[in-house]
Amino acid sequence: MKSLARGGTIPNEGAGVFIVLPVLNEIANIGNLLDKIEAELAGVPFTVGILDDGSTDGTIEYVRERMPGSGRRLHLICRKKTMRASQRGSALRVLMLWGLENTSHEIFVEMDGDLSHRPEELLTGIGLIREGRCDVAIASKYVEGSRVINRPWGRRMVSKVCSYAVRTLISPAVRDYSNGYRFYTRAAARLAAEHAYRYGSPIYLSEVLALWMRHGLRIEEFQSLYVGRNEGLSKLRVADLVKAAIAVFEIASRYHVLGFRRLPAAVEGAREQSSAAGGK
Ligand SMILES: Nc1nc2c(ncn2[C@@H]2O[C@H](COP(=O)(O)OP(=O)(O)O)[C@@H](O)[C@H]2O)c(=O)[nH]1
Ligand SMILES: [Mg+2]
Repeated sequence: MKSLARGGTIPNEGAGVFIVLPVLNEIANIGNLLDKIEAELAGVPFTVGILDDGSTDGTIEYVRERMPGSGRRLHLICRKKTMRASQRGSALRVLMLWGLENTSHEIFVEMDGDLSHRPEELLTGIGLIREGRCDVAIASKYVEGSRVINRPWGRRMVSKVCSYAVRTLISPAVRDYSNGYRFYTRAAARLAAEHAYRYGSPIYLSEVLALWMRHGLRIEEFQSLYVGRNEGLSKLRVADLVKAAIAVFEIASRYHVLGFRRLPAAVEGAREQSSAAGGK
């Protein structure tokens, strides 16, 4: 396991890094986050793909203003939310497909836009992939040495119980199934794009992880510091939790028995799915 310290300089830059950033009303964080990403990745070719689902707090305007000075390193996709529940999963999917089709970056990174995931850990995760240590690296909340701060007790409990349930149902090999700060190879992105997905909600994260595990990809979790942001239990709707619980059983059945459905025409089909599965 890596320590919380930065990963240091990156050997063999290759074709760079594609950052997948779903955002909704992140005006308080987005500028700071993009500054930090740029600082951490100085010297590394990278593109940040941002998908906004209809922010009303100026996030879209801010990103648009920043784009001309970004040296084409920012790409913004704007959608309108079609439901109250989070559509972060389908946002991740759309961005991943965009990165596959429009960049040649070899490493994909998914992270939140609210600074809960620290850009200071980018080089650690990127380093693990570049060194060929794994196909998917997760900045885990639940490995030895990891820490979670500023997260209310109730929210921590929900997260822990969910992780425990998913580990029991899918596999104990991974500790942090719902983690949204993860790094993976372009080949892993392609594999995900070649398969259908069902969930446009955040449970998409576990769905894709299970797909990768079923296909034998090597997953590694590394120590991380997670900084909670505005995470009261009130944000979680009971209906969404129930849906997520049912989804976990469904994902486990595909992981253990049924397998994951391959799309007939890889990326094309996956793109259609993305627009169809706005969120479940
Ligand atoms: N595009 C998009 N991003 C979202 C949506 N919901 C949340 N996000 C973003 O996804 C990330 C994680 O969401 P957050 O609400 O912080 O979830 P939490 O950390 O699990 O409480 C943040 O960057 C949000 O701005 C959504 O419906 N669409
Ligand atoms: Mg958050």
